[in-house]
Order: sequence, then C-alpha cells, then structure tokens
Amino acid sequence: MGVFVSKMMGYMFPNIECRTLMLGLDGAGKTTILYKLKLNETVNTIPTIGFNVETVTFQKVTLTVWDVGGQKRIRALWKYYFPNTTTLVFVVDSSDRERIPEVKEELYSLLEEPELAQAHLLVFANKQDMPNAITPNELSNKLDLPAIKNRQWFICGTNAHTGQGLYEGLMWVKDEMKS
Ligand code: G3D
Ligand code: MG
Repeated sequence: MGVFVSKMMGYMFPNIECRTLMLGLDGAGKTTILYKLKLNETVNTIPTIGFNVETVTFQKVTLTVWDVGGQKRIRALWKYYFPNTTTLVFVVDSSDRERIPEVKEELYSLLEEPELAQAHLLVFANKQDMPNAITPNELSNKLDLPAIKNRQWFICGTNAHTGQGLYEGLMWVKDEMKS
C-alpha cells in the first residue's frame, strides 16, 4: 500500500506545488500515516526548536507534521510553518470520544490563523477500525464542519495501519489544487 500510494502521488501531483500541514492531537495517528505513505526514505525530525516536527517531501508535495495541543510557549513557534500552506490535514482519533471537544477547540484555533485563511481543510477520521470509532459523518457534525463556508473542506474515514481512506483524501487534495 505504501509503495502504491507513493506511485499514485507521483501521478497525482506532476507539477503542482503542494504544501500541507498535517496536524492533530498526540496519538491521532499522524506519524503512522506518514510512514504508511512512505513519501520519502527518511522522516526528518527537527527536535531543536522545542517540539517535534516531521517533514517529508515527495515530488512537489511537502508534508509537515506536528502535534497540536500543549504549551502556549510552543504554539508561538507554529506560525513559522503557516505561510504558503495549501492544505491543512487534520487527523483525529475517532475512537477517542472524550477528546472530541479538545479536538474541536484545536481545529478552530488553527482555522482562525490569518496565515491559514487560504488553506483547504482535509480531516482524516482515523482509527475507523476501532469498534467504538465514530463515523466520519458523525465526526463532521461534532466538529461543525458543515458550518464552514469560507474554505473548501473534506472528511474521510481512515485506517492508518492498512492505509484505507488515505488515498481518497489525497485524491481530494489533488483535485482541489487543480481547480
Ligand atoms: P501521532 O503521531 O499522531 O501522535 P501515532 O500518533 O502515529 O504515533 O499513533 C498513535 C497510536 O495509534 C499508535 O499506537 C498507532 O499504532 C495507533 N494508530 C494509528 N493509526 C491507527 C489506526 O488507524 N487504527 C488503530 N487501531 N490504531 C492506530 P501504538 O500502540 O503503536 O503507540
Ligand atoms: Mg507522531
């Protein structure tokens, strides 16, 4: 699946510059998704600036990944990654119902960032394989996504272990970039 997705990415993003930020609470599944996509041989982590940033580049697609939440002091550093972001990929642990309010709070604080005003939003309702997972539709409602009118958004259910759903999400990103 990883190799397949990598190949598809090559076909999907021939000349389109695409800078995505993949964000979510800790434990949502971001690192697992990154490795599943195997966008590059190595995932670079930049530990020096106080929080873990993972960056991979494949062809013209750059994925920068970090955990949201946590200390205010660290949040001040996020903004350096905001400019020129084309797509915000927000990963949610669909099986962690207790943290949905926290997820929502973090999501909307990001959507209020002026430098992310142009960014499209892709939500991965991850861990769909878990028996107690909430469906993408239910998550969409809990996060009030239908109320978002000022940007394009899309939600899909994923399983980062099998890669299920990741391709669907990336196809949407591609189509958005083309239009
Ligand atoms: P993060 O990078 O967002 O913090 P990780 O999250 O990628 O480190 O994943 C956190 C845990 O969730 C990991 O468990 C990982 O295997 C698991 N996980 C990620 N995606 C899925 C999924 O789609 N389904 C299920 N069932 N589990 C998932 P461990 O136990 O390895 O720490
Ligand atoms: Mg991680």
